[in-house]
Amino acid sequence: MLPGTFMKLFAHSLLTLCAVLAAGAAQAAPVVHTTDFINNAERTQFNSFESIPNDGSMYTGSGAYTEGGISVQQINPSPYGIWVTYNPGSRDGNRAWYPNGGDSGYTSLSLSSGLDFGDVGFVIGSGNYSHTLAYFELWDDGALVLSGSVAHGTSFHYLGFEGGGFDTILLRDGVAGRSLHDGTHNALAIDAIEIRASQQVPEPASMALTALGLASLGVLRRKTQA
Ligand SMILES: [Ca+2]
Ligand SMILES: [Ca+2]
Ligand SMILES: [Ca+2]
Repeated sequence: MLPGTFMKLFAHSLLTLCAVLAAGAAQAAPVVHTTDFINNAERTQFNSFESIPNDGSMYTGSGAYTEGGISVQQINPSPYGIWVTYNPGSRDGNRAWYPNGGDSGYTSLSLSSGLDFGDVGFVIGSGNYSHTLAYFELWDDGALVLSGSVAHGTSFHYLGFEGGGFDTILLRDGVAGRSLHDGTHNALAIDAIEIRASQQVPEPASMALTALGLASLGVLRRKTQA
């Protein structure tokens, strides 16, 4: 085999390998934040429930409520409706979303566009003083991407996910040992859902592979010229 042909084959194989590895490493798991990591000036979408139809205390619509392109829906809702003036502490503005009396379900967030979330954060509180954990699941195209729980309390506090790669967020609260779908008492309140385009930088491994790919292109070009 001619040396030039070998170099071309070698470079081609290397580029293919880099492309395969980079594709596998491109989507890092979302990063969980419990303090506000989105500068409000960088918000691209925002739902603080301030325009939600209500009678002075309760949501008068039915099903999902969408504001700023962000849809919020209660799954397995209680018959007592959504209390929009409930404020366990540190509410943003005058309205929020709380399943009155709690329910046996959870809250689902998605974009009305159907697209994936970018960086997203919100505040959550509770109507139940004994609920010390908030549980979450992130789903993409019907597949679970990430699940977990964070310390929780009644007054509104921040929870966010950085990096995108999911189109549905499910949330509930409870005592220890619960899961999203176990049907036990949920009393999670939510407000001030903010989104910005994801600013997550490529992982070092992806950048190293890209550099390797470019370097092998350089070898190929020099060999071609020779
Ligand atoms: Ca913010
Ligand atoms: Ca609000
Ligand atoms: Ca998706």
